[in-house]
Amino acid sequence: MVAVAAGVVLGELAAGLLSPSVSPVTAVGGAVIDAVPPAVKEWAIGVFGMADKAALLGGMALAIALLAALAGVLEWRRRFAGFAVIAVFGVVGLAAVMGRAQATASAIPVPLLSAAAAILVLRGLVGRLRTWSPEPGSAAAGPARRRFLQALGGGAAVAALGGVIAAALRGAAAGVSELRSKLVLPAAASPAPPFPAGAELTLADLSPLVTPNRDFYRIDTALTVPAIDPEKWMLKVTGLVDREVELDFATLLAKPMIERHVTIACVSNEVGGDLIGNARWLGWPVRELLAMAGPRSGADMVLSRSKDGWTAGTPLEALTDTRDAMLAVGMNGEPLPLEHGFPVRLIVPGLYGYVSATKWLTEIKLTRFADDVGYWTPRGWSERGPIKTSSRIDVPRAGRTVRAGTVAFGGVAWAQHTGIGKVELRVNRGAWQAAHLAPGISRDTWYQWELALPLTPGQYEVQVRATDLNGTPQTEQRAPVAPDGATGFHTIRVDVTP
Ligand SMILES: Nc1nc2c(c(=O)[nH]1)N[C@H]1C(S)=C(S)[C@@H](COP(=O)(O)O)O[C@H]1N2
Ligand SMILES: [Mo]
Repeated sequence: MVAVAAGVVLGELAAGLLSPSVSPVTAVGGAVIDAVPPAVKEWAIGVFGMADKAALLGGMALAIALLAALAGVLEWRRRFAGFAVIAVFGVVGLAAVMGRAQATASAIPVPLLSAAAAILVLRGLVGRLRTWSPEPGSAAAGPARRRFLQALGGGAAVAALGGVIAAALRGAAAGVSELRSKLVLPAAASPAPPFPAGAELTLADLSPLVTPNRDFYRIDTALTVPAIDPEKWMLKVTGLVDREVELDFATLLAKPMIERHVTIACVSNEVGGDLIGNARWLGWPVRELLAMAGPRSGADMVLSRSKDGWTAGTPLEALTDTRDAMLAVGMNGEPLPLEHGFPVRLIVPGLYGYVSATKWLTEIKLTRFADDVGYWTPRGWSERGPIKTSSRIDVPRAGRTVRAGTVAFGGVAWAQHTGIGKVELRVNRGAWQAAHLAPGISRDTWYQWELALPLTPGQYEVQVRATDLNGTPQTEQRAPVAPDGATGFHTIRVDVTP
């Protein structure tokens, strides 16, 4: 039981640090809730009332303890028999976390780590127990017995301590998740423009025009997701300003909100990569806040800071011009998910996230590029980070076999703030062929495109190229992600079978 407790605690600790949505205990509990027939659910609520969740967790703890005891006894009797029981735990945990609505790849290692830790601890304990001779008179009995009891006590103490930490992390995140779920966002005074007809193509496997929150890429340096109570949240505007301004959440929500579709991207996104997503953001224009503070002459940069100290340096004009940079509170019709910056983040169309998209925002400092730097700049990344025009082939998916005949290609292309004018494909470095380009929903978002090409059996190299609405094509020149974003054509190999 000590071994399994240590494993479970380690998993919960990892989940507390990574994201509440990867907790194996929560996932298994959720799966139990989903699987239980409605009549049993009603019975449980009738008996336990508001304590139904606590009762479920208590029941799970009891079941886990019994199975852990069984694993221990089996391992004592027969080598690997107990490990197999624990491995089953791991598989159940893995199935549960992958079955959750929020399933992400980052959830996979957590139950595996749990099971591996439990097996290692059990191995250590059973090994010590075997050397503990049961004959009371034998000379080795004393020290061996002491070694076993020390290991057992040590394992129990570490598990208990980890459990307390995991519970604290979980409590903070759960409390804020609860507040978030009760939050009602205001309607936008300026809603997102409706989609033009045909903006969303129906090609299978094409990235959706608007990325669901659960599929949205996540990049940050936060080891623990900051848990911020919106009632206690406060934004300070400091530095080169006529008046310092403080803004609380209720005041922010009462401002006239705008809603816009904006595609944000990470500077670490490789050509063809998936560190990019498009969402409908709800927020208040940053320029309104800056106007309240009155930037002093000489200020040319805004250093935004998050709760955990991370910073981004954004050119002042990107926050004051017409591009609708905003203090975002909503993402696709919901309050920001905790992982995406709840309660407030910055969204600046046209700039990579590292110089603009501060999550868990707490301070905005007016300053000068000559005086301040954002987090990533001294670490080998450029001071300025406009998103580069690029395009991606989503269909056919890598590794999919394709039948000869008419082969459907499709993908996305972006040139934030300018918009996409055309997308072309070429096969085996032949002539560029224009794809059908769906009308954009905004110049600050990606556009979908598709093209059907007749292909006979064989191997092909297919490349995509986007041109913006000013007529500037994306560059063929390959560049790595550092210091200011990758370039080159997304190139895929397609195997066409008869
Ligand atoms: N507080 C904080 N905000 C941050 C970061 C961070 O590390 N900490 N990373 C930035 C980077 S590099 C990117 S690409 C975007 C990613 O936003 P997302 O995780 O919501 O997709 O957040 C930005 N905001
Ligand atoms: Mo990023």
